[in-house]
Amino acid sequence: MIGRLSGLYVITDSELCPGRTHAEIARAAVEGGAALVQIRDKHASDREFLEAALEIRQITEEAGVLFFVNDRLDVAAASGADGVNIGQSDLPVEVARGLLGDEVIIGVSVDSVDQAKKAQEDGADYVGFGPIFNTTTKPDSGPVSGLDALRKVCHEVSIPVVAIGGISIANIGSVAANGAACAAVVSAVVCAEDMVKATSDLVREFRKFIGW
Ligand code: TZP
Ligand code: MG
Repeated sequence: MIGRLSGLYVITDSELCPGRTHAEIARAAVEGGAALVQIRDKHASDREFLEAALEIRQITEEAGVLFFVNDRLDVAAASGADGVNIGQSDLPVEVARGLLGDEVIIGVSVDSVDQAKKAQEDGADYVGFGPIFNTTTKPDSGPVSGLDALRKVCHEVSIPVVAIGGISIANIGSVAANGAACAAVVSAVVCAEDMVKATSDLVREFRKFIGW
């Protein structure tokens, strides 16, 4: 399943562009050709989060698209997600693995080569690296790392690298060209007037640079 981790990785956010639900964003992402949808919500109640996750599980399952959950191992397990993305202060990879089993893809957010190597050693299936460019979506995401650092991380680890942070139609090609298996976006899709078109434009641009 990890072999399918390539292409556009759309992360839902129901607060960034009010009025758009997680499910609406997921539907548009799937229709536009995203490889993966991840639900991310820092404020929903447990119940709301699970309900949204179950809805996205159904949408992605029907389309054969991967579905990941951000942070919440319990919601990932309860919704039958394909994977979970955890941060540096979340439960360690080995604990997540023990809880979720070997089938679930576990990704770790990292912001340096050292963290990326450590995540790989700990048994992560992929790393999320960023912010590559400036982003206002996650104000506490730390300093911009840039494309040289992305290339270095891709070189230093053998697991797939998901680039994140400030990725748009203008720069997604450079992210692919520097070795990222996936480009993860929030605002480039969630805040677009036409989310389906924004997704398909990003997918097309990403593919151009990896020669599909
Ligand atoms: N982690 C690092 S940057 C970021 C996350 C969740 C936000 C990315 O959002 P955008 O709108 O694609 O810059
Ligand atoms: Mg986290």
